[in-house]
Amino acid sequence: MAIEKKEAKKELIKPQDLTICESTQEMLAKARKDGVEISFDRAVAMKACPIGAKSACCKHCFMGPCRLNANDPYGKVGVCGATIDTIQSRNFGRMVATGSAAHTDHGMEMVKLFRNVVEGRIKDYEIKDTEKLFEVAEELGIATKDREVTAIARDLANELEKTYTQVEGELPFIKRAPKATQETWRKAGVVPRGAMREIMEMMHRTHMGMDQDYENIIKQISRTALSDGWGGSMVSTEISDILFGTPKPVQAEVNMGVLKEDQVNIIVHGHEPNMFDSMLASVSDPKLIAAAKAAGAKGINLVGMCCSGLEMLSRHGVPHAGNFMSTEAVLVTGAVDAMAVDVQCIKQGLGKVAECYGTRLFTTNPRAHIEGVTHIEFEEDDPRDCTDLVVEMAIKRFAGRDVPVQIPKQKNIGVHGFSHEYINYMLGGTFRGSYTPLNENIINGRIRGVAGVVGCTNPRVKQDWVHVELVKELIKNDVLVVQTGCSQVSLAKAGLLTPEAAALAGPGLREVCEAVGMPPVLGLGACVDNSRILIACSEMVKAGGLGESIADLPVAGAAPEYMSEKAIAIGQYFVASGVYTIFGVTFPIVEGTKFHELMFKRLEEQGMGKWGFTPDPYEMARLMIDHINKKRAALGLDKGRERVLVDMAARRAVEA
Ligand code: NFS
Ligand code: SF4
Repeated sequence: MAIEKKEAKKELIKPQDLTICESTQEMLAKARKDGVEISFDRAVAMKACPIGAKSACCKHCFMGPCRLNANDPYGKVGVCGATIDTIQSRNFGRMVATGSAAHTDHGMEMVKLFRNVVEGRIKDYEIKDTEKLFEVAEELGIATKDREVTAIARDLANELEKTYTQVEGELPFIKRAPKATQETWRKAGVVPRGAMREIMEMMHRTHMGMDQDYENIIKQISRTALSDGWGGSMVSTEISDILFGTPKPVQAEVNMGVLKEDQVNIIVHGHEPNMFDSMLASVSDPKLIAAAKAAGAKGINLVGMCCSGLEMLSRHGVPHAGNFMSTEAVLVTGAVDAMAVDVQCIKQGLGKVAECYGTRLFTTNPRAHIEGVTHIEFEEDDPRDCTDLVVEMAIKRFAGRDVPVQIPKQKNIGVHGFSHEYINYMLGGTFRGSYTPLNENIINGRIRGVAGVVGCTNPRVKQDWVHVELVKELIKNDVLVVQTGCSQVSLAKAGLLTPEAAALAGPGLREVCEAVGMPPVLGLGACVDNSRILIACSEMVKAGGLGESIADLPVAGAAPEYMSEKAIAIGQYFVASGVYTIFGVTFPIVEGTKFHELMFKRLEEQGMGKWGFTPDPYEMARLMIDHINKKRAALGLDKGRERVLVDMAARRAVEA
């Protein structure tokens, strides 16, 4: 694990070239000094396989594995005869299946929890937002008038469970999409049934000797992805809001400076809000606080990371220590007494780093153990059993802290927690909550359009840099930015989730932000909350004046530093929903192939969105703005803007 000294000298890249996050730079430097390896350095040592990066290989059977040539993609075929288009579309389908499975399994847990709460089997949680419960129930045609909350909730649980289990029929939330978008899906034959069915069929169709026509495979890819976006992820968000509260704007601190040297520091990192919610109860327990004080601490400091961290940041203002590429680095502070993880995006490497700095690391979820790491199972019917024990262990470690503590100073205040409901209220005011004012500002050109910038950080690009540069370019060009996931944390660390950041926006967007008092960059929460963006898009269409389908809207999406299969699933459901979606880092399809042309061009001709790719943030911004302009022109909204340009050109011509 220690870095070989000789190699280190030759190979190591300066921390400033690997991340723009100053606290992560400081910790990366410290880790190297301490002889501890983290994934930034492993990414340099582990060259990406050029064939795999382009998805030009297949290991779906043992006549292979087969490798084609990404530089001459039609030069050969697999042993079974599979072409490059079959191979890469099957691979893509499996990435979408895995990513969708992650979100839908998470969502299914939320439905199970909801049902157990409603039926009284679990007493530690309760329905916090009955208003939202009624709204969602009514939307799905469940009667609410003069009925008991539990009866409504039970019906809702039954209805939402169909999202996962139903064998035939359309997903309940499909009806939330604009009519024209639904029509596009029906025409393409991609309206999803239950997510379990779609994921199963995706796996079946990508087995050796099954679907070997990329044009047919793409249908199942879109159907699977839609069962995530309008299914698993959306249900997860809605149930979490009902159980834990719908977020409202809240001021919160982000970055490693939220750790406190004189307190017991506990980090929760993962994706499901239930364990984190119980941890919040544990650290507020007077008995445990007293125990911490008896151990010499001033108190207990609970901090989040990654997506469940964002859920707690949005709902309760719980501080957040950083995004995906900072999870190992934060342990290098020596200040983290315990880290409890649940599911997704948890690097196995955390185990070694925790060991080096004496941090007590615990896995808590039956679906995600790590070899050699202590597992304390989190049981929903007795949640405090697990979370109290983690706190006790953290206190013990605090009492026996025997490594030097070095906490970076950086701490950034921002406003988070913009649910779709709140955007509605904020722009429309109390009496006329609606998206009409947003649409009006888009129509009159103050706001050029809306961009979703989301997704991971990835050690193959400079951490946070692509996110931050892209978003700055967008707002400078009057594009309102909505965010989720690790990207939201990147921008929060750069100080852009503040109303003051409006100063960096173009004149139109700036005017709107200043009038409403909102930041030009709105944080919507975790990755599953990308479903809030889908709902916001649907509401924009319904508010009128911006076309009939999501594909008509002047919007675009990006995941500039993505790394996970979940991101691929999200990208595909945005594309299938009508959004031009650009990814950075690398793209797992060979350029110049038929499948590439389908994904990057022809899907748009079918009324959907399309994929884009560039690792360069400025180029990415240009592509997104060009697309937004194209959509504005199609809606007849370019007139006002063009006139100004013509006038200036004319003036210049006269002056010359
Ligand atoms: Ni999304 Fe959240 Fe982060 Fe990427 Fe991972 S934490 S679900 S996958 S890395 S944004
Ligand atoms: Fe090779 Fe075909 Fe088997 Fe894939 S399915 S490993 S291309 S023989």
